[in-house]
Amino acid sequence: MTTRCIFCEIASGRQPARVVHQDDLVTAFWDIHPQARVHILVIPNQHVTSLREAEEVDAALLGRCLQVAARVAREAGIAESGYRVLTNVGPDAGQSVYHLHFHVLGGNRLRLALG
Ligand code: D5M
Repeated sequence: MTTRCIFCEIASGRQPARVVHQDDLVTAFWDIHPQARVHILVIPNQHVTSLREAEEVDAALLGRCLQVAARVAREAGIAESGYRVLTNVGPDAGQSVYHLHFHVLGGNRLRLALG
């Protein structure tokens, strides 16, 4: 039995989302619980549980995620004012969806929360 992964379903189009970018490697869509005026998630289309498992995937896939993060930030109009890109890994970081995702946050002054 396989466990249902909500982000796999978004990447494959089986679950609706406000998708702003999709290519053969990655998908970007708006977060349903935004923590900033702009809050977009960038995910690999293939299932990778978190950055902890990233050694198992192609470096190009991770690079593409960050390229797309920069692109969606530019397209959302937050490139000049500044933004944050982060990924939570595991329980102490508060990871709630176990499919690697990069948060792109901006559009307002962000609080510094480093631990
Ligand atoms: O962040 C997981 C993020 O994923 C959290 O900000 C909510 C968001 N989320 C959860 N389900 C959805 C759907 N269906 N669409 C869009 N966004 C979603 P984490 O770093 O794991 O805490």
